[in-house]
Amino acid sequence: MDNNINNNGKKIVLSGIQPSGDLNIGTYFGALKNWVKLQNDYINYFCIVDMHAITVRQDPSVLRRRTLEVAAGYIACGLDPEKCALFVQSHVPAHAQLAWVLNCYAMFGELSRMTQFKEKSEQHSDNINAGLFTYPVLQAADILIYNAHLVPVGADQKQHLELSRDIAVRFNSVYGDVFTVPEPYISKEKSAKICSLQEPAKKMSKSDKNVNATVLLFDKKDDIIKKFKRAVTDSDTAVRFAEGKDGVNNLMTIYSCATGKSYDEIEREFSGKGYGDFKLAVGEAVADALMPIQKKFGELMSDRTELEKILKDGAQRASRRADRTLAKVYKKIGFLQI
Ligand code: AQP
Repeated sequence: MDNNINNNGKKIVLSGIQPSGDLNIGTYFGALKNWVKLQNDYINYFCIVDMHAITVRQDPSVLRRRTLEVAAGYIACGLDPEKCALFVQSHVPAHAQLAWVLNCYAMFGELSRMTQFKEKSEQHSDNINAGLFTYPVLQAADILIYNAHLVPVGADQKQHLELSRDIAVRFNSVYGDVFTVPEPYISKEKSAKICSLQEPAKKMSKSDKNVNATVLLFDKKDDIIKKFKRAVTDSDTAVRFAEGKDGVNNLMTIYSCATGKSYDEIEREFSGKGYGDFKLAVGEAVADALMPIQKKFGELMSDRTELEKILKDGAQRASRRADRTLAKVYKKIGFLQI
């Protein structure tokens, strides 16, 4: 089923990142680098999901700064504002408006089963707010408001996408074909999950308090190398991808993302060499890969007016499509049209 008009036969892609911390190589290799490859083949909506970020307490001035930095990060990583709508979620009110409607079509039981809610409730036991609980409904609104066909998601977000699909199907079964039922976008290449350098069984997260666990997109070369030198490995000495070697596996994944080399090539390159040489090589490869991004980021951040113009334009383009979907939903559910 397709609820999109005037999209030249191209499918619609939607994704977003929370400005809940500084961008790191997890968000770059795991999300942004893949989004860049979609630009020519799809109609793309990429947002900075500030409304999701406030489910955890944020310092207002830091949130404002990070929102702009994530926007600059999107462009510095290669997203072209001419080819995709880049915008801030709160600048398109239809997301929140649709989320309220969808809250009435999402069940308490299904939201209670969301593993991210359980994890975040444990991490923020002093602030288990209703927004944290209904977070996946807002996410469903983000997707369904554009009638997105495809959502590039990491393994951690599959459960939320499944819920968006369930809500879309439930709504459509009452009101007819209103929403496109979204599919996960699975890239042809194996998508990378980048893990913490200090706890390699855990995903690298923007909000990790341990500075040595994450490599920020805008870390200096010396700091990047230092962080890799301190990365947790194991008592073996061989650089090889194997079960039980989470730390080395993670470093191999990062090196592979930074250089394009396969695991076999990496194993051959470091055969007979120790972890010290390997960690240094990973640090240098990552610093080299990030250098052009950092340069572009600096230029973008020095022209705030231009950045704001891009976000305003993106929000207008997004609103045009979003408002159309919202009007249809309001009509279907019986809100008075005047
Ligand atoms: N470490 C990662 N490896 C691979 N993909 C990742 N993503 C994030 N971290 C990694 C992918 O980036 C997209 C945006 O993520 P998000 O900002 O919505 O939030 P998140 O997944 O909750 O990221 P964080 O860094 O862990 O944020 P906090 O710490 O605030 O909760 C998603 O597609 C995600 O899969």
